Amino acid sequence: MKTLLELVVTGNTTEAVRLVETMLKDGFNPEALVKEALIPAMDEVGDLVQRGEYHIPDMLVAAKAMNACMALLKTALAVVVLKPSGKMVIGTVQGDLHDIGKNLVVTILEGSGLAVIDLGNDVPPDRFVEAIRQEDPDFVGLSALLTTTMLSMRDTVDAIGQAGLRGRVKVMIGGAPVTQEFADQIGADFYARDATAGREYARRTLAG
Ligand code: B1M
Repeated sequence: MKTLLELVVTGNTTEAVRLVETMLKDGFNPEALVKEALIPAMDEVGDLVQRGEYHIPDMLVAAKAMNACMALLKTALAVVVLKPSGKMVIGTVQGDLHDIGKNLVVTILEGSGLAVIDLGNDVPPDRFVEAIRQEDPDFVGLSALLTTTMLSMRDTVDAIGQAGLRGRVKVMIGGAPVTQEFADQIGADFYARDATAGREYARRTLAG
């Protein structure tokens, strides 16, 4: 796990992908690979940025390695589909380009049988409103990684309310700077600390 973490932190995509392939063949649990190597790798990159030792290009190459590993793990993570039930519209809110965590949530939720409509990143409030009208989902999921774009989360929840759609969907929010307290402040239904918590909430809610 430590080697994989180091390969991702240093942005060595070729070797990281090769190692993930080998580890999967050797029977490593894909969820453990994400939790014990890939997510800690991104945390380490964040720390290096904070200490001034890493800059944007370093973050980009590390994110590229992370995404390449995630692409490999996607199939392995999405194995437990029973029967499709429930629908979610999801996106990273306006002004925010971080999508690794959101993509992980998509993979995990699809794996649990939810139909997920992924609007991508930098999604304006109106686009969420339009998608809720079109898709009539059970849930809308909002992701934000920047303290500044948490404000877009509030704007999005407000826009859904102003469009008269708030009673029709449960709003789930997540992302590194997001807290339960913030979720309460903006009137979201659920704060998911990670993708697994999001999956459990969706399951519980759909089960009634
Ligand atoms: Co940026 N970045 N970044 N970045 N980046 C952070 C977030 C930062 C903490 C780094 C740092 O300074 N230490 C910092 C934010 C500071 C703050 O606001 N407090 C930061 C900054 C400042 C910036 C820029 C402003 C830098 C600049 O340009 N000067 C810039 C902003 C661009 C923009 O968005 N407008 C920027 C850019 C980038 C890259 C493009 C280079 C790249 C993103 C690539 C991509 O996503 N495709 C990047 C990266 C990689 C990071 C770090 C290093 C890693 C983020 C990540 O992918 N983590 C990050 C440091 C860190 O987070 N420690 C950092 C792994 C991922 C799995 O975790 O997304 O938290 P996360 O998801 C978790 C949970 O939060 C949860 O589930 C996941 C786990 O299961 N979750 C949800 C997330 N969304 C959810 C939604 C849900 C439920 C759960 O329901 C809907």
